[in-house]
Amino acid sequence: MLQIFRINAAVGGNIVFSIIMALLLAGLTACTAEPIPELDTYNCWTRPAVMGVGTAAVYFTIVNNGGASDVLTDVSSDAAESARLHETQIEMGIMSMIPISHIKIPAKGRIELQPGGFHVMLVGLKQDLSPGETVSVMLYFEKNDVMAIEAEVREP
Ligand SMILES: [Cu+2]
Repeated sequence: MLQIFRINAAVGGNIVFSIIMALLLAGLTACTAEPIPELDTYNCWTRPAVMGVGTAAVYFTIVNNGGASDVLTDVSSDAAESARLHETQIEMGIMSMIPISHIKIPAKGRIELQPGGFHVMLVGLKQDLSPGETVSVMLYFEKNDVMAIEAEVREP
């Protein structure tokens, strides 16, 4: 009887020790954890287009609720031969689009991809983009995992 009690006490002591260690480690992790980006996208859309036109611009908003910035470094889509990041610029009254290598998303900030500014350019459309349909676009980031967005095909 006494022996059983001793065994239980020993096991109990180990569990208490383990819990204390776990709490200490958890506390340590919480204190030293690096801030990370927490990204969310919404209002993803693109205009209706026919395959023959060849290109389409995809717009969306990225919100970063995290304490660290991130960088959108690449894009892709199964709906087109290629997809790249573009920025629309107006110089001497002439509107043009230039390829850009990345878009920075500040900590606790937001980036709008919208007509007249940043957008994802789909080049070589493989399909018509009809109203009500959606187009998948993959977003690749420096830190965050790859994100898939569904852009709704609609008029602005
Ligand atoms: Cu463009």
